[in-house]
Amino acid sequence: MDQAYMGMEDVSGSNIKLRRLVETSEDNSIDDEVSQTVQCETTGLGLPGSEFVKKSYCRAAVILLGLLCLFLLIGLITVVFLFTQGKSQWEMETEIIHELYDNVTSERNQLQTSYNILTTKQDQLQTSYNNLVKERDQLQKRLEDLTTNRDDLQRKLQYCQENWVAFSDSLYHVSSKQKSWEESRRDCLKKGSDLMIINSREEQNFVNQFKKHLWIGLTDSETEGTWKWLNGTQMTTSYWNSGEPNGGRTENCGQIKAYDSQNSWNDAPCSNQHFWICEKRVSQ
Ligand code: 2F8
Ligand code: CA
Repeated sequence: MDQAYMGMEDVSGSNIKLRRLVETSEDNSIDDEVSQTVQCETTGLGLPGSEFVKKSYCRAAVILLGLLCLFLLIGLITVVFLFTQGKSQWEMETEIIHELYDNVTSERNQLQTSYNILTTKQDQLQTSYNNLVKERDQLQKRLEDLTTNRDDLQRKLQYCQENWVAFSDSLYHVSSKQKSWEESRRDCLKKGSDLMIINSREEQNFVNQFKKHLWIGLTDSETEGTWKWLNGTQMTTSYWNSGEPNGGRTENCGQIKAYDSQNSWNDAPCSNQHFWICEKRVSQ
């Protein structure tokens, strides 16, 4: 291109000026050339020899400008398209997110309601459970009491069948034979009982009803004059018949004798043969 200019005739000062311009811009870009071409056209300078070059140069500049505009337009359209696409995508996603948010909120509210209902039910169940536990414990206690009562009754029934008589918390058995005080006691022990111990006026009245001379569990064999029951307790309340005890060292065992009297006790020789009465406690 430079050589083409160099081979041309310098007809006017303008062409010389143009050639200088071209020479000084040996390595310049196409944009510079376009700039020069435009300058040429606007000034209206040039000779017929350089007209062709000038026109070609200007046409190339116009084409480049057109291409540039086209690229810019395509770029702009692409940007607008992408922006529009992006916007509608964003709107769609926003709408979906709103819907999701509404759904999640609704589900959360439903879950909250369910949770409240379940909490109420759980409280009710807890109360029911507590009541049932209380009731179960009461029933358990009642069952234990009833079992104890049943066992007592069964034992009483068994003893009744064996000629035992129930009174208060004890069973009593009156012998049909007569033995010494010691042998009588041995028989009671074999039956799981011992000679009768009298603890109250009621019991005293009860034993009188048999209207028999009966050995009871009272003795002063250990210490003369100190009467003790067979369970080891000291005799405190007594129901001696009038004038008794009177046997001293010869009469060391207690018996029911004057049964028609409220105070029916007598002290008698332990070796004497008498009927006897055994007592067995059924509770406590
Ligand atoms: O009840 C009075 C008296 O009766 C008898 O003696 C006569 C008794 N003796 C015997 O049973 C051996 C006395 O103990 C009693 O005090
Ligand atoms: Ca006596």
